[in-house]
Amino acid sequence: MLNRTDLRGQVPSVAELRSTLPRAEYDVDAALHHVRPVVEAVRDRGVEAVLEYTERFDKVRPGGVRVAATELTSALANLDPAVREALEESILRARKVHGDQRRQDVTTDVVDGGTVTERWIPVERVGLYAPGGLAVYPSTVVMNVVPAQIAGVGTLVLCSPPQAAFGGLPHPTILAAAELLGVDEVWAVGGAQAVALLAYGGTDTDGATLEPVDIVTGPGNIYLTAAKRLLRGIIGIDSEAGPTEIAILADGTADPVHVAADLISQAEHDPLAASVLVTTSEELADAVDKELSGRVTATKHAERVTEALSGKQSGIILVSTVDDGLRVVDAYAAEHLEIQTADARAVAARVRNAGAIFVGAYAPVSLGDYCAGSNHVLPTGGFARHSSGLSVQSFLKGVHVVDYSEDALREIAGRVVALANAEDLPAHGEAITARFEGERA
Ligand code: HSO
Ligand code: ZN
Repeated sequence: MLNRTDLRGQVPSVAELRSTLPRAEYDVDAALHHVRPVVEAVRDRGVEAVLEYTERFDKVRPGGVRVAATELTSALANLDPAVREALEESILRARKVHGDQRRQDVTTDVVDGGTVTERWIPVERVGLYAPGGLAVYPSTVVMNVVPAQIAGVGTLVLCSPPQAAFGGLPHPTILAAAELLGVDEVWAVGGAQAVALLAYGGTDTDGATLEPVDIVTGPGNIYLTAAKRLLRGIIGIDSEAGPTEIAILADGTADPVHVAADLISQAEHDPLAASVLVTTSEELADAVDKELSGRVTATKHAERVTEALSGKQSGIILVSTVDDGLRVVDAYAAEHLEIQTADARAVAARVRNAGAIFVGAYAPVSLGDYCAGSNHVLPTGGFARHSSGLSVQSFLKGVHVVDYSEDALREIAGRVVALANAEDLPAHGEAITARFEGERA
């Protein structure tokens, strides 16, 4: 069922690996020209333009965009108690993990009387996007809101598309999750319109204003991602989210049932999702393939899963050794990487590039998607080579606070002047010497 690439006995370079490894084509630039007029209309005409595009894209025309507090409380009151309990546990564990990640301010005594403090200041206003349609993920609301709250963000604004089926409101489980988490404002707007409204702000039909936000996070389709790319600079964004990916590095000790179930679990998201198995064991590869064919037909979203697994972005890669496998998974830099080998902990410790690493037989990606405490907003498309997943850090800015006494400045003055002159910027040096005029050099 999965394509196979046999790298056994070969030592490909990193560049060769990158071009051989399966990966989805996801051309965000191509979506930019669809998105630009939407963004410009919302910038120029605000909520009026939002409602026009909502009617066109979401096939519903709500009276306004701001979701009333009463809608949030009733969505939570009507939430299935088992889902509520599960969400509460998910929030609890995410708060536990992210709470330990809050960086402390650090003051360094550089010299006597001279300090530099790195102060972590939370972003003032954050916009979170929760998709609608195919993907209604209250879990993603948790993963975005928890780190922002722990960072100490001033105001959290959630945008999610209005749905005709719910009277022009966002999906009720999204509203319930927002209420459970204590999100400050919820607006019924989706897609590029949402990013533009968050970036530029606007006034609702009843006079309620959405002040512009500083950062927009959260996944969405290619148009939402294109809007984020277009507005980056006016707003900060998290890493661009493409189709989800799972890679599994496994040897002959792995259980083919676990491997197959996990490959299917992420393929369920999207026909473009990538499921990649890197293995030293041809036997395991055969067993996984066999297991997949039975499971795929039985799974609810069989069509999507089949498309994802048979797409060119998915496949099995055979390697000679676990070491070779590590080179492959590092070159691939998966959003999610499972290690299902003997001594999985030691192998996992040697991975350099992955959005999140799942160790051994009992840490499947689905656990991380919902309830491990880890974050599931992770870099895709190989971005894990240089980027991190969403964390408390994503919502903090490190500011250096420089505090030198007169004596400490006097002591270093000569060196500043020397460097300023070397750069032919004498006024820089004069800003120092002006303070000590009349003193002997
Ligand atoms: N695996 C997705 C997150 C998700 N899974 C949400 C289920 N719901 C991207 O990490
Ligand atoms: Zn998932």
